[in-house]
Amino acid sequence: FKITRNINSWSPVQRALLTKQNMVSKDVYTAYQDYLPKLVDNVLSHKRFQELPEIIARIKRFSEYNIIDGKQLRGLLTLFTYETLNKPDPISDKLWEDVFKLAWAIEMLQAVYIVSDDVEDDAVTRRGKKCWHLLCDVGLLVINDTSLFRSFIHEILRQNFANEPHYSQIINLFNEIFLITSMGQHLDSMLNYLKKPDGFNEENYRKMSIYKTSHYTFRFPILLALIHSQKGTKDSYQYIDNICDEIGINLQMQNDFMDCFVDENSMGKTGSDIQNGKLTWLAVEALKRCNSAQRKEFESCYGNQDPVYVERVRNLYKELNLPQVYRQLEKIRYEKILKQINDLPQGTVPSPEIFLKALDLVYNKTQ
Ligand code: DMA
Ligand code: MG
Ligand code: MG
Ligand code: MG
Repeated sequence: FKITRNINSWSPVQRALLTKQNMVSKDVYTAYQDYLPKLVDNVLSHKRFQELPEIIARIKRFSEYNIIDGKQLRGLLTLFTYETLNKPDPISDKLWEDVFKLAWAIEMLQAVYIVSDDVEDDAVTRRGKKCWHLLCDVGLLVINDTSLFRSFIHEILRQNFANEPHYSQIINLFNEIFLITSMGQHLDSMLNYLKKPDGFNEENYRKMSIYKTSHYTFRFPILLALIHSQKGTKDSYQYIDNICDEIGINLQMQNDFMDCFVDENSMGKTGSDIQNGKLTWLAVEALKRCNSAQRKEFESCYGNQDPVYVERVRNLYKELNLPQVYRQLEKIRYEKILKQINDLPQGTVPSPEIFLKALDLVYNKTQ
């Protein structure tokens, strides 16, 4: 089927509501939220953990601290995709439980990455709380905590899915996503203005965003639901790759925009991209548009921790109209991806509805 939507007639509030309400039903949502402690407790009741109560406590605390307060976009997208793929068949409680396990495992992978990311980015707060590595009994133990938790994800999968015919597919996908995301995080760190100023271009930005964001945020939930429901066709993978790459870039652009232009309180974290010399959409766009005096200003201020310099970069971005440029480009990219989705052949698996949901998740959330 074809989707025709006139996004111009939607208010931002309408759009936000549409996205939130339509992910899964209220009952499924509640059951999903309630399931995390059950899942963690169950896996920890294995003899291997029971011998070490301090490890049980650490894993529970890590889960509580680093998973619950997130937007849970990736977990919810997994549930939504699974439900949509199975339409119109009803999904039993037992089947939902299996999907909850996978969806929480995705959120756990996200937790591993945000905890490490905050160390790499020298962040102070996340979701309105102190970053995990800054807690007094964490510090350098963050290295072992993320390693422990990554292995805990595999333990969840082993205990719950080892007898399933698609177990190796699930494990391979988790390993692939860990590999790709880590490659993306490496690119993020190397493509830093202080290390490699000539790397600030659109091509590198695209590549880095696809690796560090697109795969684990969009491709992963959709593919995992597809593998688990065993509904994929030979073309499914190509469609998922192409569309998810682009939606992920939208998300990273939005993340960069908000780092600079949305206040700390509504973000729950302190902006730090300018200070850290990060390769962001704003920086690439500024360098594309600036005159030689503005370029000098950028060169002399970018990557400096001093708030005065940070403000000068922010002012340069405003002078170059980047907030408006961002909103225009966001809309253009949205419409282009919408067309890409609409152009999918009839009967495509996953259905356009799934891609559309993913696309809507990141549209117009910055005002
Ligand atoms: C996020 O990049 C990517 C991963 C894999 C966590 P980022 O450092 O821009 O994220 P944030 O702005 O949330 O710190
Ligand atoms: Mg970060
Ligand atoms: Mg980062
Ligand atoms: Mg960011």
